[in-house]
Amino acid sequence: MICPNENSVSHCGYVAIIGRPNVGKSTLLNHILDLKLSITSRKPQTTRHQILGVKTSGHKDSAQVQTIYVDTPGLHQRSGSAINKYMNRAASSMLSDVDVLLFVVQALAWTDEDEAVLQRLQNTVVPVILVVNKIDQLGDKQDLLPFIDKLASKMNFHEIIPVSAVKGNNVSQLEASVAKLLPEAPLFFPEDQITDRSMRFLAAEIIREKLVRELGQELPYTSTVDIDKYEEGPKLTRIHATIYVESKGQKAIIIGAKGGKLKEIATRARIDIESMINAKVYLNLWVKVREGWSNDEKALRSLGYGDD
Ligand SMILES: Nc1nc2c(ncn2[C@@H]2O[C@H](COP(=O)(O)OP(=O)(O)OP(=O)(O)O)[C@@H](O)[C@H]2O)c(=O)[nH]1
Ligand SMILES: [Mg+2]
Repeated sequence: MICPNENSVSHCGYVAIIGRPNVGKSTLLNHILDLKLSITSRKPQTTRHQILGVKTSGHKDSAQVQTIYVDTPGLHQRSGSAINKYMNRAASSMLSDVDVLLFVVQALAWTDEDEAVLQRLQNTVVPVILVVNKIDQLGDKQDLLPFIDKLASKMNFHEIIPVSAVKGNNVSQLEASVAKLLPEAPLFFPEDQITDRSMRFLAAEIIREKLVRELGQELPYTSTVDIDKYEEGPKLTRIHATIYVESKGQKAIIIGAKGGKLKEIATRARIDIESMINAKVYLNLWVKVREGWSNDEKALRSLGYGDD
């Protein structure tokens, strides 16, 4: 008789990646998934929506582990406008509904915004792993110890793990620590599913990433991307998208001299979308002015910023 082997029990759970803007949360998720799923940039507040990244390891006949990571917008204190409130809501709705929290901070760069995130975690019953990121930037690794000591005294972290999300240092140790905290449960997602988001959503995000990266500080924070048409053909996927901004001046910046900027953004986005879906893409990008969208709840919902 074949006894059920205890190794065949699967583990599955949710892990939220939280922290202030720009500490490397999305970069960490992408490294774990070995895929550019969540957009990243040097500019704070790049991530606007919650996005799930699912990683399944092990084989059906043995112990399978499915870790459902939730990348969140950076928690920040400038929460005046409707979009800022939406982003904080998307980040904090996760805090009590998950099995593990990864609190990401930047090595040697503790700020008031980190302190504010820490305050929100004080009463949580969910285990919190403190992830000290960007250790590749340190001149002298010895500087890390006093920094870690200081943070360890602030809260009872389940573990403190220094990593480099860009280079991958210690990321597999982090994944192993997370796996130990997941409950026994059947897999929630099919093993080949990587995200809960549609290609339509991911295409809009890729375009927004190119906007942020091409325009940097020039970019009006208040721009967003809406996919008007997404048609998969046998040879070509046709995508029509509109970039919404809040003024004519912003529109001119994005279009650039003789349309050069917009062309560059479209080309870069097309290349990334093609590699993501493994098919040829025709991408048509428009820029339109829609005044006050970022502070208008109704306009926000129509542009995809509804409660996730
Ligand atoms: N040197 C170094 N840079 C990193 C590392 N991780 C992330 N970065 C950089 O930090 C910047 C911010 O990274 P993101 O992953 O977009 O940060 P985030 O926390 O998701 O930011 P928001 O979505 O705005 O909250 C990018 O320029 C990354 O390349 C790291 O381990 N080392
Ligand atoms: Mg992010």
